[in-house]
Amino acid sequence: MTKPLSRSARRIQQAIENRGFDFIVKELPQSTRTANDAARTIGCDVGQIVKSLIFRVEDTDEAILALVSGNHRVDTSKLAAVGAGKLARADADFARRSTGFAIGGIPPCGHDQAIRTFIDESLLEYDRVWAAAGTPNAVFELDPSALLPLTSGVICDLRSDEDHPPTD
Ligand code: 5CA
Repeated sequence: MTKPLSRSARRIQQAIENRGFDFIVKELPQSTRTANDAARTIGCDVGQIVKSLIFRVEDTDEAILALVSGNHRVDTSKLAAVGAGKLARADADFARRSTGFAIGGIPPCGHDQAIRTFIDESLLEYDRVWAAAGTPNAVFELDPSALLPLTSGVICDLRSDEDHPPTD
């Protein structure tokens, strides 16, 4: 028998269904807290992990969400250009307050408030990707083209051209 989902993971399952999708949230026995953890636990390429990164617009304190492949870093100047001016990286407290979820489990949808969302185009190169679902053990698998209707986000080029791989 499958164990019932935790409250946070259930919220994401519900948010997925509310958007008309049938992706299944799974809570795994090992950590999916970082992109590397998730890739190891799932057994996929780290590039297939969707990182959900919160940034703060400095002037307005608005939270914005960048979705990027586990293979890449976000170029904040690109995000600022398509987004909302000067950006700061959110700290853990700001990320939790604006989404309702802790870092390591921040999902692409189902937040406490509507958050403007920017999706890096390189995620669309994969057939299947996995995203966090509210806890550091919860993920769901999806076709990356569904990220657009799931989040009401926009697709853009966000990836940093740095050639060294991200460490998380
Ligand atoms: N569960 C996985 C994906 S399935 C996940 O949430 N990955 S993540 O990349 O979206 O979230 C972890 C990210 O949070 C790390 O890449 C790191 O950049 C960021 N992070 C970790 N600790 C902090 C912190 N204290 N403040 C701000 N950001 C942090």
